[in-house]
Order: sequence, then C-alpha cells, then structure tokens
Amino acid sequence: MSDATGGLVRWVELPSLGDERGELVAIEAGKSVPFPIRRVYYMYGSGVSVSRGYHAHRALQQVAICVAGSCIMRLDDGREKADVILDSPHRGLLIGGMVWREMHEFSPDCVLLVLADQHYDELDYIRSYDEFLEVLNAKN
Ligand code: T46
Repeated sequence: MSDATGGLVRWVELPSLGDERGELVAIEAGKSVPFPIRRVYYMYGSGVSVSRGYHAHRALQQVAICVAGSCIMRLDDGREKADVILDSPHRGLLIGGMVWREMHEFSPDCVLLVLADQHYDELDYIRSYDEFLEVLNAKN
C-alpha cells in the first residue's frame, strides 16, 4: 500500500481545533483541501453488508472524511490496490481521477462526508471496470 508520499493512498490532515467544550474541525478550500470545493455530499444509513461505489471518475478530485463511525474504501488505479480504513474525522482520503473505488463495511453510525472539486456530472463516471481498464490503457 502506498503512503502519503503521492501514491494511491493520500491523506489530508484535518487537525482538531477543539477545547474543553468539544471538537471542532475546519476545512478550507485551497488550504487543507488542495482544490476549490464545488460540491459537498454525505452518505449515512448504509448497512454493514452494503457496498457502494464500483466506479471511477475521469477527472473528479475528492476528499472523503468519515466524520462518524467507519468504513473501508477500496482503491485501485490499475497498478496497485489498497483497502483503506476511514475512521477518523481528523483526516481525509484524497481520491483523484482514474481511481476505481468501492466502499464496504459501513458501521451503523457511519457518516461519510465527501468534498468534490466539480458539480455532479454523470458523464465523468466510468461505471464498468472493463471500460476503466480500457481508458487507462489508452492513456499509457
Ligand atoms: C464517489 C463515491 C465515493 C447526485 O445526484 N448528485 C451527487 O452529487 C451524487 C454524489 C450522487 N447523485 C445521485 C446519483 C445516484 O442516483 O445519487 C445517487 C447515488 O449516487 P451513487 O450511486 O453514485 O453513489 P455511490 O455511493 O456509489 O458513489 C458516491 C459518488 O457518487 C461518487 O462520486 O466517488 O460516492
């Protein structure tokens, strides 16, 4: 598995600004998140046996933060694969374009927040793994 040096698994650190009253995390586009944030969505209520994703994006950049609970993000860039546990509101997983992603093993309390650099565009999705490999091969 790659680490935070620029490989498949890249983290952004989101330190807590909390105090005795509780935790507070601030996210600023272009600072802690390395792109302009144009869209925010979150998912919750996915059972532990539910899997989501099963697609890549052509260009979309995102940061996924588990603000409560946990889940596994499975990444695959055609060369390497990694299973990443998302279980901290203090760091986000940076996912760039042309990375196949799947989400598994949602805890009952999981709230997965995603920051995206583009508005929703179904044309940016590649929802077939065979097509994902074809697009990758065409680029190389
Ligand atoms: C991703 C992973 C991590 C919208 O209308 N607008 C939106 O911004 C989004 C994200 C989704 N939708 C619609 C499209 C589908 O009808 O909501 C429905 C569920 O979306 P989808 O099946 O793509 O959800 P996931 O959990 O498989 O994937 C999502 C994101 O779509 C995707 O970009 O990287 O989370």
